[in-house]
Amino acid sequence: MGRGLATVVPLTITLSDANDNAPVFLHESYSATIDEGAFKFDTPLRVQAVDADATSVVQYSIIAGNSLNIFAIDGRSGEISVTQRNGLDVSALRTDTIILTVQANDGGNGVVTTTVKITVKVIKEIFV
Ligand SMILES: [Ca+2]
Repeated sequence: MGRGLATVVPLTITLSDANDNAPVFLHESYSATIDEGAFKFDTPLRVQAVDADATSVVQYSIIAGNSLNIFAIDGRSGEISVTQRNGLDVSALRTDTIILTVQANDGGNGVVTTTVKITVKVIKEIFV
C-alpha cells in the first residue's frame, strides 16, 4: 500500500558521438635538419597527434610558414615531404630556417584543432 505513484525519468546517455577532447601532439614541438638539394628527410619527419575520442579521426595540414609550398604533409600519416621535384631549393627564401605550423583537426562535431610548430633547418651546400 501507499506506493501508488511512480515517476519514470527518461535517462539518455550518449557516449558514441561526444567530441570533448582536442587532439594532442606527442611532442610540444618538432625539429629537423635537411640538406639543400635533398628530395626527402633522411630521418622521416612525421608529426602525430592522438585524440581521446573514439569518433575523432585526426587529419593534418600545414597552416602557416610554408612559403612557396616547399613542403607538403600527408593528411593521414602526418609525414612531411619535399614538393620540389628537383630537390630542396630555398634560395628564394631569405632564411635557411623554416618554421611550419601544422594543425591537427579531429574532424568531429564541433571540430577541435590543435597546432604544433616544426622547425626545419636547411643545411646549405658548401662550395669549395
Ligand atoms: Ca576529439
